Amino acid sequence: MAIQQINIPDIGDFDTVEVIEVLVAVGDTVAIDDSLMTLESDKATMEIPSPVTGKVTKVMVKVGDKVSEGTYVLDIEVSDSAAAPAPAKAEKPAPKAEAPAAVPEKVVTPAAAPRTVEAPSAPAVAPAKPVNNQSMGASSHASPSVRAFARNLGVDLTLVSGTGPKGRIQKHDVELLIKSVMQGTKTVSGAAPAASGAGIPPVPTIDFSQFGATETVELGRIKKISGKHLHTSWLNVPHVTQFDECDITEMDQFRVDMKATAEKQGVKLTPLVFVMKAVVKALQDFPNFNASLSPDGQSLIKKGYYNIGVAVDTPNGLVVPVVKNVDQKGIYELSRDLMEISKKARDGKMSPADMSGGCFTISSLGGIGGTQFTPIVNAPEVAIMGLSKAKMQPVWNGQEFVPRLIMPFSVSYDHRVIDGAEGVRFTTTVGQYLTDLRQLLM
Ligand code: CAO
Repeated sequence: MAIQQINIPDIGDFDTVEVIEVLVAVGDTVAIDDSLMTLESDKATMEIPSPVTGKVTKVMVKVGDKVSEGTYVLDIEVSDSAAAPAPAKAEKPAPKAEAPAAVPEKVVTPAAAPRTVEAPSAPAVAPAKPVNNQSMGASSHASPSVRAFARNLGVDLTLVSGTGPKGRIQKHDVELLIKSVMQGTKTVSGAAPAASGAGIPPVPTIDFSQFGATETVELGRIKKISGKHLHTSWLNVPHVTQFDECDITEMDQFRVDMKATAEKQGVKLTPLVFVMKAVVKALQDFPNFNASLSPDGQSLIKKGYYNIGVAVDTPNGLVVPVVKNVDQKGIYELSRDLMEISKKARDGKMSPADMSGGCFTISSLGGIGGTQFTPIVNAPEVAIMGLSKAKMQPVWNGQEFVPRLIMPFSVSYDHRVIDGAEGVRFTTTVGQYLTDLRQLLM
């Protein structure tokens, strides 16, 4: 064992600088390059790394002391094998070894007052690396080691309150923030949380049996999967839902007129296939709706294909098969596709390929009822349409009330991608196409 005396190394142009942090205490074990202390001048902050591995046996300085090159700052007890570190700076040759001295021996640097040495010694510490506070680009007052510590843990230093001199952020302050986030007393933004842990208020746990008989039934596989996906979309997408309605009197008359012919082709015509065609035409008019946000949220990935997901109600839960290339298909072909995928879905025979590649989803509750609803965007798509039940209603035509078939519908969209004005232009356009199907030919 040998004691190595650690002196302040060459610190460049600085004469006397303040010790702003002492990062070790007597008894601490340090490895080569571990930071021992932080110095700060009016221009820069610099850390003094350890030149050896060993145990700190003496600390000669405290926060606020002024030091310069050569100042004796601490002792480290190094094992014999580690007592002869390689010179950290070539231009500072190590002094020659002297005869072994009594235990414990001491190793000193050329800059310090010579003492008994056992082995060739290196400069007490490697050259300090000044770090310009301005170049860190941060207004927070913290040493490089604290910055590195915070960076490794993903902590934004601007959110940490410093308790050191002049409000300097210490390692302890970063630890305190992390602790309070983990305990739920603060959010990562440093604010008091609206709720617990992850920031989502927990639903209270209640023993319902205290109120009457209960039965616990495990959710089905599909419900578990779709539930997770719906929750993810709900939490990630800032939703806006635009409600609208359109006059589908002529469209439905056409559908009824074509019904018999369609049946001969083996398909059943419902309003949904016309809506799919109208939606695709509107997606071509408003390409932002036929897109997905890049994972970093910085760009929009616009799609040159038109695949429409259709929410299908099955005995096991909701699934969303995707009808591919809707722009290239006629009404009968789409009806056939729709019948096939909904049967497959209800029989539980969907493959992952059947459910992938969607651009936009339609959720139709029109065959069941309801007036309006707010569908959840099927992320990473950016919009979804909800169809409700069309009803005959009296509509004022300027002279009299006339019976018209009015279909309510809604479009929920990701407000990061679509503005309100664009949202309502889209719904208006879809409505116009459905009111006058001839426009789909234009
Ligand atoms: N207004 C009035 N009538 C409508 C209508 C509307 N918007 N949409 C469909 N109908 C009629 C159809 O014309 C049909 O009537 P007829 O038999 O007299 O022709 C009847 O309602 C039933 O239609 P359908 O539901 O069988 O067919 P579809 O093409 O409209 O829908 C499918 C197919 C698979 C989407 C549907 O069966 C389904 O599963 N819907 C539920 C989707 C769902 O659960 N969404 C919610 C998701 S969020 O939880």
